[in-house]
Amino acid sequence: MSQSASGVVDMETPSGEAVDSFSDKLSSLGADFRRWDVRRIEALLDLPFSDLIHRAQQVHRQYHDPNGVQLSTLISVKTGGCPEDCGYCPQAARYHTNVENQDMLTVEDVVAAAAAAKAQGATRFCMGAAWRGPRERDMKSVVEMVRAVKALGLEACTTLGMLKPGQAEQLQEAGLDYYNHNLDTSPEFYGEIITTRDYEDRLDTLQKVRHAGINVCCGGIVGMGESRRARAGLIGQLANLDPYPESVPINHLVQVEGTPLHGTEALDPLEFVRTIAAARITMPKAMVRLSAGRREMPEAVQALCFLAGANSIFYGDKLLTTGNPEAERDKALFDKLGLHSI
Ligand code: SAM
Ligand code: DTB
Ligand code: SF4
Repeated sequence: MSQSASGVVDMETPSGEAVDSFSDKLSSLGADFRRWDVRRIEALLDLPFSDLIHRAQQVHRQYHDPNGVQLSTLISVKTGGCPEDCGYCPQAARYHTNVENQDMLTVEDVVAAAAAAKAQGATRFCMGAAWRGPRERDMKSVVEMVRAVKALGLEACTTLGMLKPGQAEQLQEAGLDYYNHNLDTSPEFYGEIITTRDYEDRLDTLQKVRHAGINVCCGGIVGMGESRRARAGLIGQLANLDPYPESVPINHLVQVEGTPLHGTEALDPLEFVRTIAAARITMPKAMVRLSAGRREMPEAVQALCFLAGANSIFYGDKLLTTGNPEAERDKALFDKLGLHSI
């Protein structure tokens, strides 16, 4: 361990393997040095911008193709009318947004959308539902959708809310590759945003997913009026999951009229970039996804996010209910930046 000039205690070494065995040795002495203290993450976020990006680039280049970006396409398989009260979400029944409720899509609709996503170059297809959690009868359709998406040769991901015992296993048997369930923010700020389910509920679902042998996709939202410390708190929670998630979506709040968070003061875009860098440094092997909010983000900010270690995006002109850059625009951006899809 070394103390850098900036005051950050440096646990990384040029070799990740060395860090792993170093941590193992320390752990065998009874201390869990793999845990990220929130103050250490805050210290990362406080670094001079260039120092932070340099560190993120070093980690990124050690573990990933520096110009490779993975493409995931989203679809909402059941839209609106959700009983939860997530303050950012246009699909919560209690807020008056212009999202129209829509029943569950058919398997045929999903297959057609997945085939189109594959033809555009996506490698993963993510199916989202506006539920607190799936009912048993919903699981039958979801399982069919997962099987159908896998049969097309795509990776399959679902985000269906909280899971009950046995449901993760059903998804795993259907061949599900990833389950997305976000922690959203730090435990301390969480209660300002959501009251109908608590942090522990989320951790519990993540544990069920992990135990079933499905890859974990878990991240959060930035730009909800949270402090830098809260952003550090979110990254710390994610990085301290054991193991940390394989996929970490960092969403920028998409402000939707009618939701409580509409009108939140805009976040300095460089704070968003810093959060991506902190995710990259603390979760070296994870795919860090530059997620919601790209349509509203200048290309130069997106370029900084890739520089900071983002290596996955949502691809296709729609997220769940809000817009995303058109595929053609992203292809042009990739050309401009010399990026390629992986
Ligand atoms: N209903 C399920 C749940 O909440 O677990 C799955 C779908 S939910 C829409 C998936 C994630 O989308 C949320 O956890 C949140 O992180 C993200 N999200 C929703 N609305 C958003 C918005 N307006 N801006 C950014 N991210 C958003
Ligand atoms: C995630 O972290 N972001 C995606 C996905 N997982 C499900 C959702 C973003 C939703 C943005 C608002 C909307 O389109 O409704
Ligand atoms: Fe419902 Fe998910 Fe939206 Fe929360 S984020 S209101 S659980 S759809």
